[in-house]
Amino acid sequence: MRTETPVAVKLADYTPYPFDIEHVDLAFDLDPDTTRVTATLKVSRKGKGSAPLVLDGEALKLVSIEIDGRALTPSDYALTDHDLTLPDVPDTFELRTQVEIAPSKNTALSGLYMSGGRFCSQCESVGFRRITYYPDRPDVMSRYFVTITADKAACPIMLSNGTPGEVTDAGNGRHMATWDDPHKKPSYLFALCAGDYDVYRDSFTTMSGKRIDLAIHVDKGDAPRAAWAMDSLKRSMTWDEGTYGREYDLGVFNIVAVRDFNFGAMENKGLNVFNSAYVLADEDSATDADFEAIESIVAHEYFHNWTGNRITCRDWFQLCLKEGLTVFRDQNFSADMRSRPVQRIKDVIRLRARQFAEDAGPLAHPVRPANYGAIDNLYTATVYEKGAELIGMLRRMIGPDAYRKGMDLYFDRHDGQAVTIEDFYACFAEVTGKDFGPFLVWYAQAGTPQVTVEESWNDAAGELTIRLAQATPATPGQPTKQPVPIPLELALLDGKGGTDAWMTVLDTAETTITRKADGGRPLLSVNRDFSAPIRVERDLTRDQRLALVVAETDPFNQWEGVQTLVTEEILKLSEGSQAKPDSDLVAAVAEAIRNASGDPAFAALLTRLPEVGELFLERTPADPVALHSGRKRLQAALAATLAPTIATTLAAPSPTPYRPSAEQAGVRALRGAYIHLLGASDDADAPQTLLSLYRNATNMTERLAAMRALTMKGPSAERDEALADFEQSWKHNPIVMDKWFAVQAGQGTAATVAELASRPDFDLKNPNRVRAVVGVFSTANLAAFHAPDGSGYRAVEDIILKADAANPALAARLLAAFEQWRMLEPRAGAAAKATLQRLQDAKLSPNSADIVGRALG
Ligand code: B3K
Ligand code: ZN
Repeated sequence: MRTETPVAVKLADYTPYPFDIEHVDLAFDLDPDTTRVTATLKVSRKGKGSAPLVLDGEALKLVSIEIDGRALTPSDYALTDHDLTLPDVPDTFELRTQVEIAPSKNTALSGLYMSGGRFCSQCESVGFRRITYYPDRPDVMSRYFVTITADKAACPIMLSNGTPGEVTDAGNGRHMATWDDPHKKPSYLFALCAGDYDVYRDSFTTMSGKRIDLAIHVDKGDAPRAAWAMDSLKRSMTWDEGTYGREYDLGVFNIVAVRDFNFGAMENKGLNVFNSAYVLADEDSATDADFEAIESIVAHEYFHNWTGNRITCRDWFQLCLKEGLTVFRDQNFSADMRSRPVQRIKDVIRLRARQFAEDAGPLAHPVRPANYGAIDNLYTATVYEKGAELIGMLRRMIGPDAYRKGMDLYFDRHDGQAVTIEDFYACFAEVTGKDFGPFLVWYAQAGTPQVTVEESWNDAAGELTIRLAQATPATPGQPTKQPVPIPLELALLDGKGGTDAWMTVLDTAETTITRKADGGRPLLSVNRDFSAPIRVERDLTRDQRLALVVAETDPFNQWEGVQTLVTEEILKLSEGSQAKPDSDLVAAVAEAIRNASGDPAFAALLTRLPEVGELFLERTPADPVALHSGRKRLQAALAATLAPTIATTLAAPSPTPYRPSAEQAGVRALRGAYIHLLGASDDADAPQTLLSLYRNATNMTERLAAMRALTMKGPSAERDEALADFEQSWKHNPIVMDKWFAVQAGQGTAATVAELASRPDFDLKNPNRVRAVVGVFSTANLAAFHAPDGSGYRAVEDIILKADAANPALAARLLAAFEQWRMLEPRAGAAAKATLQRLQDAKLSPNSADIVGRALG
């Protein structure tokens, strides 16, 4: 049976909800198989009219319904599998519904479900309708009062949003908790968690002197591993007070870690729920990258309290209003906690790898789309990462002071409201007197603008003329594009450290700038600090690029210069126009790395070669197998040239005692980068060296790096020994075992995926495990995933189909890996297309059908 692509919801169709829900009283009688939810809503009609009351509801069993105490009969309402309509209601009334739900059967992980024997909820975007009948849309904001009754032994702890009341006895071995949230909120921010947890507690005193009780709820025995998350939370609270003047607004802040979760974490009011992978960490079980991710995600969810919760989105089209802004905030928090240039480079790597790819394929969409098929599929790199870049450009154009003033006005003016991107920019228009109309084109137009840069030097006048032209390629549904305002940070470099830097906003299709330079022809540095999310095209020779890297004074562009050089080199190697890596180029890159050793985190980034997926954007049709091989050859050459440096660096001990500080992490990052290069090196002793690094590692960062490097080399006794040892040591810890699965999926073939998926500990119902295998294979092992014989696609097809039946949001996300199929060389492209067509003919969920339908276009 063929599944139909879901019908699009359109931004232009927005109409306000015709009723206010002033108050919601929710009573939960918790049981894994039959939970009863009683909802009492105080409803009043907005203005005059006779609109029916329409409530969303899905997978609910309606038990009873009454208005103002009068029971309704089926003739009083209309019930479908997705809503409940009351055609004839008074202007003001109290509606009470009782429904039954089955948390233990909820494998979609949306609504109320069970994870590790505990109750847990996830409502964004549309999970609340799987808990009770309600107008499940973000512009309906209400006061919530929650009662939870549960078995005392199974659920000693019962949590929801807001402020807790007393826990009282409810008879029959059950007890009852109440939670009162004084802040109005949309239904997507509702949360309930109940079960038996270990709790890591602390407190925080806000800038106005209020004491907040903080608690992180984790699996039994895991409490010590929540210390870093707690530390990150307190630093986030301090940072938001200092940087944005935002204070926390409840007496308690709870975090609950759950093993089965569809994404990273969720910002429910006063009760953040986290994928346990982003809470638990210690030096034995977590890498520096894990510590960094925890710090950033804890901050992100906490920052949502103001950007998302106090002020929320009018509708889901405005998702970037909270997500782009909150990502921008968390990126700046991380930059302040660590190194700003390193953070910028990492943010750009992520943006390019995921968002530029999205923009270049069939799933391209604007930061604020005009329509969508399945809301779950809107949580994309474009909405998040490009959305953050847009806020960064805003701040760059108006300056930090005006940005802060605009944000203050936004918080003042819209607190407690559900608003739009226009409302947000109106605040900045008011404080600056500027018109942001042209800038809003960035929100409506998909695609990555390309800026072509041409220079000409007039020696007599001592002037450099710079011609800048912008063009955005067509994307699905948007054949023609308008110019957008692009803030470009530029500089003329004299090669002796002298820098004449300025910013130009390129707001037309073309512009020409003339700039004086004393002392001869300068070098031109463009899009410094990656001031705009664009692709820059410059016709420079290799030697001109090398000179630019040497003269560069902006750390981002120094790194970028090296990336451009190595990208061109990999392309030449993979296309066969060059047989071996150019030794001058390799020597120059090695020199840059050695020179940067004073900032090891930065030096580590200089060793990085662009991923195969990023290279797709440079040449179509793309041949992943050839690109992978070209990339490996360059890596091996770099490893050979750097061999003495690598040996000396790795012979020194890793810093002890372990601290997750940016400084130590930087040292380990460079050590890890060298370990990685050993994985690519042709040195016959490398496996032995790597195995001993694995055995002697004093922390997970280096242990994992050594194991990964061993798997890069293909089958060997050393590899097998490391894998077996790791499994033996960590088989009891699923978060760590996810790494073991991911390392193998990231290097092996289709057969590796089949082998991993057939293991008893491969749990299709656990998103982390499925992503560790299928997600990693399809996004980080592109030569194998896009194997020309289609074996990579076949390896994931069946798993995705099975996952889709249980958890559509998970499957749809995995399917997005097919988005680049049109860029592929003909054999892989044909195999990918055939796979997508087979999937389209299968009975897919609406979420997955949306992705497959758009991918096929
Ligand atoms: N707001 C959540 C994401 C919810 C995804 C729903 N499909 C996490 C975050 O961005 O903070
Ligand atoms: Zn978010």
